[in-house]
Amino acid sequence: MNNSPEMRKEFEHKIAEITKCMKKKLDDKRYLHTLSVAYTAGCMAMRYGYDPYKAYLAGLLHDNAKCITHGKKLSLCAKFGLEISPVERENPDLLHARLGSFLAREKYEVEDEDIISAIAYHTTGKPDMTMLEKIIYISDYIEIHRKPLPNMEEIRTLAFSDIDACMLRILESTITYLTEKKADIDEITLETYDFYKKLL
Ligand code: DGI
Ligand code: FE
Ligand code: FE
Repeated sequence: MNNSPEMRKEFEHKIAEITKCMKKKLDDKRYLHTLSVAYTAGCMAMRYGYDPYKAYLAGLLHDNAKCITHGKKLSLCAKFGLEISPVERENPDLLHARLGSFLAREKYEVEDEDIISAIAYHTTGKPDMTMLEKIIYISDYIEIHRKPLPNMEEIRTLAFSDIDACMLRILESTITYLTEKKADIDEITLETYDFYKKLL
């Protein structure tokens, strides 16, 4: 799809432009994480025959709303008419995914629906994810700057050998972590876990 020189040039330009925006919008740590997710997503795309430019761009944008304060996240969602679930109201950090996907379209002028939905579902996942949704969800978890999480070596290996098994391992780990923390678990996180549990 992006094989023509014109398309590649357009993508290169977009990537350069969004990289600059993210450096401005994110703190240093989040910016480093963002670049690392983008590179990891590009590599996973190469492994699974997906367009690496698209995967890189989605990685670059996935946390674009992360450094907005909780209060501002809530007010922006209200302003743009984005629904807020009770779990999201209690945990406004969860909103950075859906708000980020809205901003990717409206502010960063991304029209590609694959990228928009990969950003929207990068925190909770969703049942029966597309290739790009899985690539971003997994890259977010395995990128090299992430603090060492349980079973990381196995999960990193699975990312490049069995993508659905990798999804299930990450979901298991996340649900265990949230349960231990006594945090509210979003319905969609549980539905995603059930989906991949049944699939395998
Ligand atoms: O934005 P990042 O930190 O890079 O990563 P992320 O968007 O995956 O967010 C990670 C956090 O989201 C992590 O602490 C686990 C949490 N999370 C994932 N699913 C749920 C959740 N938190 C709650 N409260 N409920 C969920 O269902
Ligand atoms: Fe995130
Ligand atoms: Fe992230």
